[in-house]
Amino acid sequence: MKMLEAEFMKGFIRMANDGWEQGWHERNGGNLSYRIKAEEIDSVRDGLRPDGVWQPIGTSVPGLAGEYFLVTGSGKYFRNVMHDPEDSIGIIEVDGTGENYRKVWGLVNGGRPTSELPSHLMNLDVKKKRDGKYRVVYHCHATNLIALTFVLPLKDEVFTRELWEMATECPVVFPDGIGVVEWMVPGGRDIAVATSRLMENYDVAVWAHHGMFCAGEDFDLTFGLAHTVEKAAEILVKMLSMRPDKRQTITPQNFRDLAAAFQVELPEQFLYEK
Ligand code: 2HA
Ligand code: ZN
Repeated sequence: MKMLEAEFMKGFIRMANDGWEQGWHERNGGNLSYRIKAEEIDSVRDGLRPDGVWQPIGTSVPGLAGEYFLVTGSGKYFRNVMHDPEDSIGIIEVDGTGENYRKVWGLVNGGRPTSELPSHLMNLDVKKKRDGKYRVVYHCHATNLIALTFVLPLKDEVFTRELWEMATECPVVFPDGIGVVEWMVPGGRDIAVATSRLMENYDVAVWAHHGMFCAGEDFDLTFGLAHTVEKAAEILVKMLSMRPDKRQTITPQNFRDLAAAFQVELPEQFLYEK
């Protein structure tokens, strides 16, 4: 099959463009990765050029040894992914030790994988260990969520509860809650370790004053998760812009009733009395 006709490729490109259209990817902001299924990589194997030089990942992901990933490129613009995929995105292979990668398709003009490759691969590694169905990790600069990191305490409990209260669907879409990483230097192993630790418990991590990382089974679920979190953040920003307190809201007991009706488990740590 031709590379650009593969469904996983089309889904990846569409998601990148959706994120651009949401306004979450100014300039080269944000990055996306997808852990390719064995049958998917087999279907496009004719188009691979496994002659790239092995490079260090910058961290160790032995759980992903031998797997292939479709990733956005470092310094590349989400705006351009749909128009010039071979320049903007690429497929990499991770070696048998989980320490190195090489390019096998795309990023044709000397491009390199995303600067956040350590975070993407460590998150995918953590998620794969917990649930092999997880394949997508997405980082975006979602405006309202970033704005909230200047006014809310940087605590998992507070971000989870405040966002849950903003839309009844939120606790159903992210029942495990969301984690918060305090401001850190992006692009390296330290922020990757901090984020992947949160990914043990959550599907969403907020990077203070920077953006969102989220993980999911497929493109629809992962984009939908980011969209839901950012929509709730937008409502909270609007609400806080009208008045600092809520006149009425969804109560802890309301959440417990919702959990029973929708058969989700909502950890009590988020249902504190205020
Ligand atoms: O520029 O978003 O976090 C890409 C990024 C780095
Ligand atoms: Zn970023």
